[in-house]
Amino acid sequence: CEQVGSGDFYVIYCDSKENFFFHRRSDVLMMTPWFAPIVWEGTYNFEILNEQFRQRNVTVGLTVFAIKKYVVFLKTFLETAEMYFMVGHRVNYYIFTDRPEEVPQVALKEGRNVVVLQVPNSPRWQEISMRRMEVLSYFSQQRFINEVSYLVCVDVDMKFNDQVGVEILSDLFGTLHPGFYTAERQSFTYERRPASQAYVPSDEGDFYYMGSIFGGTVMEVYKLTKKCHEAIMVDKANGIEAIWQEESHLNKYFLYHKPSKILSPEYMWDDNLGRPEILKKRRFLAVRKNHAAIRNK
Ligand code: 2GW
Ligand code: MN
Repeated sequence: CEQVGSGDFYVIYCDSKENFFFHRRSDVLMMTPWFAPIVWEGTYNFEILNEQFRQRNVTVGLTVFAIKKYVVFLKTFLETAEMYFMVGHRVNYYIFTDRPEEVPQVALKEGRNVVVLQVPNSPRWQEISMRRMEVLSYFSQQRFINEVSYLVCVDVDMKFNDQVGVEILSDLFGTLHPGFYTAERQSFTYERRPASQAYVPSDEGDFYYMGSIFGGTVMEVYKLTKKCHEAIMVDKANGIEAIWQEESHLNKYFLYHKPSKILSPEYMWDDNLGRPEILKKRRFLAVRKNHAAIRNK
């Protein structure tokens, strides 16, 4: 680096390999055509981002639903989040459950809190998954808006396996589905029936996003979840349910409200998909589940 000028007024010019060309990759798409970064390891400077968010003293809400037997996922989820999620920042965990007494006690670091919020369970699993949109929109305006700057909304059958930090935060973010990040638009599993509110025409669609991790500012998450919930209700009144429930509605929403940041599949990986070279980190991993045992009542 070269310093030009001195005292109160100087400029440092850095154009060394490390400063300009290090945070770049040629093997992945780093930015969308609407200038939203796609977050891959090696494309950002963690120290700079961390400092920016520390200066703002940001609090992040991590929302998770653990209905019925899914409470068994909470212990690993919370323990690994304490190791890897937003380390050094303020975090509120919001746990929605019908079994508050079964929420495990996990030791929390300073500046981190667990909030247990009781919600009714639903007889159909599709309802449990879809109702998340309704509950999140309600709590966003009732509570989250007063308590946190950003929300990160995730599945509970997951564990953190590497750092997930402020590099993911943005007004509105979605995550590339690990099964479709190399796929062509034609193979994306959008809802293709025009009768559904989640319908995406075959010549539209940017990416296929996964329903298990999205977020943004509380206001943006409110707008997203409210819109998705309303679309789900219209579908219900019309006797139709989107092929991948709220994930289909999320994909429709992101088509017409483009996310300002997109997370690579590092943030939503499943080891059943192997370990491709492109994946330098596996930050958030699906936990293997015994479907028969966990999904009955
Ligand atoms: C029960 C029976 C069948 C399926 C789910 C459930 C169930 C889900 C449950 O009994 N209790 C419960 O709390 N859940 C919540 O819904 C929990 O937070 C869970 O992580 C989330 C989604 O269900 P999951 O993780 O079993 O489904 P996946 O991993 O196949 O999720 C994908 O597809 C879903 C919609 O079909 C969602 O879009 C989800 O975001 C996707 O990751
Ligand atoms: Mn899941």
